[in-house]
Amino acid sequence: MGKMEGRVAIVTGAAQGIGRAVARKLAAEGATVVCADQNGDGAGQAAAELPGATATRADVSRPDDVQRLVDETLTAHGKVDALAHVAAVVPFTAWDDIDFEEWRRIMSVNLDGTYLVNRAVYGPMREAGYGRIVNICSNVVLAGTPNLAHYVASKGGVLAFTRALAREIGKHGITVNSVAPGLTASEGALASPHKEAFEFVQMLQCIPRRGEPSDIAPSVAFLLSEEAGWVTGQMLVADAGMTHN
Ligand code: 4PL
Repeated sequence: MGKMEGRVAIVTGAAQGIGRAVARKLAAEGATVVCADQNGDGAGQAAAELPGATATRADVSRPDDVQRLVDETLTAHGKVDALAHVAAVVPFTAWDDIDFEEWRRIMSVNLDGTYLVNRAVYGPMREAGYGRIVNICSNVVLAGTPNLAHYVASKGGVLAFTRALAREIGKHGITVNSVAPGLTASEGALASPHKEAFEFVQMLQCIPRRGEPSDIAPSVAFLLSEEAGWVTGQMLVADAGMTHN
């Protein structure tokens, strides 16, 4: 019996990369998964391969989309036990080439999106007296990786917000943690200049191979399981030891 048997889980960013791997892992552990993505077709394809899963198109930076995501989840499945908030934009821009519009877009999707999705699942979780939330952070908050200053700032916000929220809602049976991957071979990373960094990053890791989305999903699944109930406000760094110093 899987550790997510009988649970309903929302996964944002589920069309590809780490989100898709998390959706697969949660389904393999028995969860009914709601695959959410701004790419509605991609969300549908992710859901189609998972028994009982449904899909919703949602841009996490839009309050109306996020509310509709949770409303549709409650209509289809009756509750929301778990949230894996994975959706984010991963840029590659030297810090002095970032214009204010790009800065705002990263903050809007990565940080505002985290607030909006966490806020939207809170109501039903509080009513149920149970919830598990994981927000995807990044080891860039420890490493200060270059060409990502706005992304690093947004993920620093995700880390700190996660801690603050954990403090406020633990009394309702809800845990809130983050998982911080290192560079991971998602479709997004492989289609960006970050693909050039895999060799260098591998030299910094304790385990010298390319990180895959399936390397991240088990850490998320653990924190979303009922048995992780004594762990909250934490950041679990899943980066092959790149930043352990
Ligand atoms: C180590 O989260 O963690 C590049 C791009 N290199 O997005 C990331 C590292 C990137 C990372 C990340």
